[in-house]
Amino acid sequence: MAFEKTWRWFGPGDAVTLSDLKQMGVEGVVTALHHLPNGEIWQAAEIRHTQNKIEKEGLRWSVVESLPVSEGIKTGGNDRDRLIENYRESLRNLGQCGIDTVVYNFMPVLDWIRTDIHYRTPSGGESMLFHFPTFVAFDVLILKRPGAENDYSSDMLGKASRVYAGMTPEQRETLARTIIVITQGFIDGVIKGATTDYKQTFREYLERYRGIGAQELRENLRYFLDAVMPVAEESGIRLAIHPDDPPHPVLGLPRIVGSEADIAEILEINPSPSHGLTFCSGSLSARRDNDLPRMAQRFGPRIHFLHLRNTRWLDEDTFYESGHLDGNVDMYQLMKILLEEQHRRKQSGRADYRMPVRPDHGIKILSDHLLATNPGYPLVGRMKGLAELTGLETGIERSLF
Ligand code: DNO
Repeated sequence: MAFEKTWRWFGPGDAVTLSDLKQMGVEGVVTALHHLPNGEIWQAAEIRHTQNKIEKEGLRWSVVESLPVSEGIKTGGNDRDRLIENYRESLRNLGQCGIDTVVYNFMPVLDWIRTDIHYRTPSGGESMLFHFPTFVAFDVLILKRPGAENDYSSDMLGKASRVYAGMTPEQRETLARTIIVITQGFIDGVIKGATTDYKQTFREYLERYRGIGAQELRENLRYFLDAVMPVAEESGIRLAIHPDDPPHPVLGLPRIVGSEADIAEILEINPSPSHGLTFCSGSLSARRDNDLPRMAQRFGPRIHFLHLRNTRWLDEDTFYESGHLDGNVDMYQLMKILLEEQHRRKQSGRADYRMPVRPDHGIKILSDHLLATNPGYPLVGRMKGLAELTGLETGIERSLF
């Protein structure tokens, strides 16, 4: 049995429409109620409205990505119990509508980070890249976060000043907007539009994490899970935490979902089988000590959703998104382990044996340049990824079972 093929759709404004998806072999849709502000209750009527549109195209709403966890929950602020109550209510409503998988992340302030979203790949496509010295230049010299220079080695600070010196004022502004606004707004980040004082607003968000280290953040995650997991279980929902991207602390903020040890700990703090992982091979691969096939083997039964893509290191400070099969992750090994896991689930009679998968991100190629899509989510590049992954999957399946 193949994985359930899914596709991330950003709602009615997405240039890739629901009616395009069936032609590509997509079975399920991954989406969210992006028009609602973070922290607000997702009412059943709103959920049904979107669900009906999806079902009219002969598809199903397979995964919610994401039901955002508000900053007040992550910081353990005064309003966290109210926000958690809203989250519980949204889960009940989703369960009532028959939706069974919900993604969230627990990254403070920023979600995914790239320093260049127009990187030209060796074969002429456009991809996304993270260059650590450029990120440090943003932190220390553009954002001017107080005390930032204490977080880096003098060698790294030297590299960052050289990067900064080589940039025009416009390039510096583009970098800040890319990190704070452009890569965040469309996935329900805290800052949606680039007002003139967006850097100041962003600094204020960072400030709220003063005194919150990894331990405190983990405690806040535990508090959240203790409150929401019973409702998720009653509602027939699996919650799937998404790893941090890149998987290490940034801007003085803790990040706690990056390594094998991190994930083991998080799965332990709430042992409910409904509390699991979005296995994002792209995010996890941006850390050299992560052995992805081993992690998939170890966490297999708790994996509720797959994001498959690959990365490649250009040098010790730089990785870029290199496609779906091509890159540092041995996608053959990884997929074999995941298919074996799915097979085991089916044999053991587990009802939720079928794992949804989506081709995560994609390189902009060919006619992708004519369509206005969100960064990382071109049509043709993702479709190429879906086709490649499906081919690999079919081959492995036929040889195994
Ligand atoms: C970026 C995505 C992330 C992901 C969230 C899940 O392209 O992979 O924004 O959706 O972290 O909560």
